[in-house]
Amino acid sequence: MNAGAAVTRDGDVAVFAVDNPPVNALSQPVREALLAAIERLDADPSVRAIVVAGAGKNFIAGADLREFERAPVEPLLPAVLSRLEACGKPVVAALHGATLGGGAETALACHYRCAAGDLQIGFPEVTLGLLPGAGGTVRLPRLAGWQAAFELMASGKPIGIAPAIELGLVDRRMDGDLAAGAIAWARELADARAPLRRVSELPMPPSRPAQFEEFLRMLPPAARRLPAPPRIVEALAAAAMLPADAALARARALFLECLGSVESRAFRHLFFAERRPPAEAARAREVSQAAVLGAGTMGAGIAVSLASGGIAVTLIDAKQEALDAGLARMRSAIDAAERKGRLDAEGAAAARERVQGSLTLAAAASVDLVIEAVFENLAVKREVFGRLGQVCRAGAVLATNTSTLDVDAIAAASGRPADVVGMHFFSPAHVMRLVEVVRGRDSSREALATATVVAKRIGKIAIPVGNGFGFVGNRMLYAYGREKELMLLEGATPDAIDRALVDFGMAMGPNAVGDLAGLDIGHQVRKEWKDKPDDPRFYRVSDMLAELGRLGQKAGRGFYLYHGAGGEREPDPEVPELIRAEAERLGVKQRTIEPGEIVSRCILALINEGARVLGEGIAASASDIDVVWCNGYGFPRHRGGPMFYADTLGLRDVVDSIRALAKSQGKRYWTPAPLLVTLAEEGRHFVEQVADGVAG
Ligand code: 3H9
Repeated sequence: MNAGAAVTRDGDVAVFAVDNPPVNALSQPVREALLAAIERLDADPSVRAIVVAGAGKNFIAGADLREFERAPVEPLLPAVLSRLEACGKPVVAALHGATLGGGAETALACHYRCAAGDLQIGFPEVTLGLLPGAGGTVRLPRLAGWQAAFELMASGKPIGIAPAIELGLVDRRMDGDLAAGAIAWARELADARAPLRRVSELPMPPSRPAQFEEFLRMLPPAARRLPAPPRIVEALAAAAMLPADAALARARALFLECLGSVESRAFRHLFFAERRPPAEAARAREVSQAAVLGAGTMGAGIAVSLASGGIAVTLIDAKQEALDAGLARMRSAIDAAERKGRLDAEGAAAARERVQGSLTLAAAASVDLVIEAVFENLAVKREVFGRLGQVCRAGAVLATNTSTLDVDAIAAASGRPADVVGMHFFSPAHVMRLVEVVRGRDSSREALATATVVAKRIGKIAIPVGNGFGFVGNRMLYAYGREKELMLLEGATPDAIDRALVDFGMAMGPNAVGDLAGLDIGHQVRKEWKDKPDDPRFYRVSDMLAELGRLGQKAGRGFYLYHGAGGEREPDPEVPELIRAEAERLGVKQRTIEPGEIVSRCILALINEGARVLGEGIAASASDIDVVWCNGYGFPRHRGGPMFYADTLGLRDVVDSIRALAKSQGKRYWTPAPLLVTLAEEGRHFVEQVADGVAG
């Protein structure tokens, strides 16, 4: 038998088990083994029924995504699954855990399906810019109907055992030993000469001609513009109109179109970039207890993440009122996670039990990890770290959640800088997955590994970054924001800027984001920023609005006006007037700015700063930058992140565009980063580029 699978026998029932860690992906040897096994077992008179199962913690997680970067090697999955379905003996799928994509399609090609209670079955292809290309579009509607098939494929969200049974994807729930249950059932089916239920031969449920037009309209507008979602609808329409074989061929052709698209490459790039194993995990110290300092929104969110991720946590704040509010915030976040199904009842109860509150820093004396989330002010943070250095036990890791301050200056105050790292969470910290793990000059490898492993353990994506103003994300944000602020002065309205960037794919426009965060926050940061560009236009509009008390959503007005309980947003005609007066005062001429210029200036600024961040070693790789921007700042995933996007534009063109902007806007902000120029000249890309390490 080939690697990746094994065939065993239980009397007259043969069991084919995929055994291809870590997730039983359908790599070429697995497909080859499955095809060979079916041919052999079908012809073997001593075999009366076959069970297809997965070894380890799941059935099959789908196609092997690594193979998608190379030319496909036969046997291809659609043909293997057609042969599986054609088998002349009952074939029972024994499902458990992740049964996704090609794994779900394998299940549908079997004649009967049973599953354990931990089943998660779904068609996540759309999240990779793909469609189910191995019979899913032909078989799923025959079992689950058109609406459910469309929703499962268009959302990519997996479902559990109960809805899977309700929709007819699974015939039987197996409690107890899944393999034994599946074998017994397969034998029963053979004994009873049960019909071979070939799903692609079942009658197709009736469909209305307008059905598929409606599905197209039901796609979210952003999804409609991507290659995969409309092709999913097209493949379903083909399944409705054509015989199964022809529909399968059409689905395969559409699948290949998606596979070659830039969007799918972008999604796949992020898939692997987000799963890079933590460096030096073996050096991590054990963490079972943590403390979070500061019971504000950030502190409470971090504490919820720790408690939900299995780490006992003490929330510490010197003020009773603040502590009570923080603990209440934590309770309601855990309740919400339970309501939304992110935590089950047991998990939510355990998370609540892991939480304590304290009014004194002494409560941090025996913990393994402290995360500080107090007011963003260097003097305040240094004072706190001075005390932590004395109170905490030797070996405890002391992390600061600063977003812009100098981690070395904070670390120095502790008297034990080797134990100090940055852990920069994003708000709301219990929802956002990104954490920048900041390496200070003296941070020990053990402290860094501990922070990284803890972040991963609590479900976050930890990205290592060097210590420099704004680290990776916020430093690049300042370049992006600088351009939008300049364009505000030059005459673009807040709404026009936001619309252009949302049309590009950003989750929110930068002015709406500013209002949401509170314009006082950035204003405060810029007051403390030693090396702020000496330019009266720099962030002048945001600062002016903050000075006028237009702090954003919380004040009912900022860049926009906000109404009612839901905080409905509308453009405020007063704002362009205020900006016009300020532009005049600063001698900035106003003009009409087209959406193309808005996007181009903001995104090129982002790319150029990303290239600097990479060249200086503040980020370890272009992929890390992409992960930061797609997970922390709403950069469109289908564009793969700013650096991947730059590669798709072509780095020579990027350099030319920056040089053209230098001519129209001046060289001050528009000198191409040295790394960008080098890569462009050498005809290379960012995403191959991995620096030797992260600079301290
Ligand atoms: C498809 O099936 C198309 C079909 O229609 C067929 C058409 C012909 N391939 O996520 P984790 C690796 S499209 C290769 O950290 P978890 C991953 O890189 C596919 N490798 O674990 C990581 O590697 P490493 C549709 C894969 O427990 C390791 O496994 N299927 C694949 O948090 C652990 O991953 C999907 O989209 C793969 N398919 O979550 C499912 N999947 O150890 C994608 C994972 O080197 N996978 N790896 O760091 C998942 O959603 C999650 O991995 C899963 C486990 C839920 C299974």
